[in-house]
Amino acid sequence: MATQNPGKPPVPVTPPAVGSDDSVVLERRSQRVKPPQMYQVVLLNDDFTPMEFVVLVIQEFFGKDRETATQIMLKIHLEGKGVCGVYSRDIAITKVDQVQQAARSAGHPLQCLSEPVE
Ligand code: TYC
Repeated sequence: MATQNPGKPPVPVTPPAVGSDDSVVLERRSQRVKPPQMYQVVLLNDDFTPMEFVVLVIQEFFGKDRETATQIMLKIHLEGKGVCGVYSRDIAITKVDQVQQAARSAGHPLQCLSEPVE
């Protein structure tokens, strides 16, 4: 049995609008798709969490090498906070959860939050 278009579903066609005088109007799409809002995951400084623990957290949950993780930790230590990564909303929420769980399990008060970029 021969088919006309094997393997491919039919392409849906939106009919152009036809005016009362039989003129045809092709409307430009009015809505453009925006890129998704991104979220930065931020660690806050405190006086009790050991520096080494923060470096390990940044390596483990944000995929940074030891040197980069150390630089980020020192920035947080000196400036009060620092961005560890930028993610879509669900991933950012998961990162915050993972860091908070690791900190609580180890008995440290380390704070982590996410905030929209821009
Ligand atoms: N300020 C901490 C100390 O001196 C180190 C630290 C760095 C804690 C970064 C939290 O997000 C943090 N032990």
